[in-house]
Amino acid sequence: MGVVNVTPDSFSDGGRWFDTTAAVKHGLDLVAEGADLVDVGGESTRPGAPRVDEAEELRRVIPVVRGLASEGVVVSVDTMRASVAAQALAAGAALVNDVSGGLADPAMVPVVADAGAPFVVMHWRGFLQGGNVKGVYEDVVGEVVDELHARVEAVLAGGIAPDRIVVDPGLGFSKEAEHDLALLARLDRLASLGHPLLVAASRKRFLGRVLAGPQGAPPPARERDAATAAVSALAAHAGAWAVRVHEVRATADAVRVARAVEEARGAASAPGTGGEHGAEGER
Ligand code: PMM
Repeated sequence: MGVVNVTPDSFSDGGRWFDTTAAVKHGLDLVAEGADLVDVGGESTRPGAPRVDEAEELRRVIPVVRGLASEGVVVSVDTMRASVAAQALAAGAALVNDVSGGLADPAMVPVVADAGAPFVVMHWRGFLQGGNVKGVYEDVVGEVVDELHARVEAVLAGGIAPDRIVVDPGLGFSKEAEHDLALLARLDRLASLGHPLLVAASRKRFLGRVLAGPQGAPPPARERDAATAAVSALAAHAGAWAVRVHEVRATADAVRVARAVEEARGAASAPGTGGEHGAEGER
């Protein structure tokens, strides 16, 4: 999943694709680099970012969704607003990615249920105002799994079909670096929720912390793409359905390598396929 943020202020790529034509071109470039779908968003979810009003979000997002969908791109819309989701679906979006998992707007789940669209349910503890007070956990993996489970139940009760639900740990949302790393270490626990898993680590703060080391300064967001690709390989290896990234090429390669290793594992363990020696060469 390649990211097109049609925003002036996203922490990772703010301002670069703010104009419709540039945003559509960027989405097409991401597909050429190997993205299977493109996530279009018009509101920065940076902690403390002011909310964009509805008219402005629609103005940013809908033409880009329409432009990409008309070129045959599978588009996901990254929004917390039901009205934006509804108009994006009408403009050709195939999937709704709501970082609030339907909590920010009570009309979201009914809109997505009516459309029969896939819905990304991200782990979210609300808007952050003044400090990360919601990022306190005793057992981050257990709490995220339980809270996501509760959210999935609510979304199912709201009429979204089980096979339309994707879950996401929400890396960096009310989470410190140690929480993000703990979640990545236990993606199997998130996969055990029984829904496809989306992992969105791209350029996030925890990668800056890892790269900085104990004393150093974190590199800027745009210098975190190799680290992002490493996470993509790990996530693919753990069975993630998708990884959401700003720079697609390295991640597409990482995912291909992870898949090839997985296939080699299958071939190596299948009965009667004894590698280069064939069945007779078993030792
Ligand atoms: N993170 C961001 C935006 N959208 N969507 C999902 N499903 N999961 C995420 O973790 C997520 C998201 C923030 O990153 P950006 O502003 O760099 O795109």
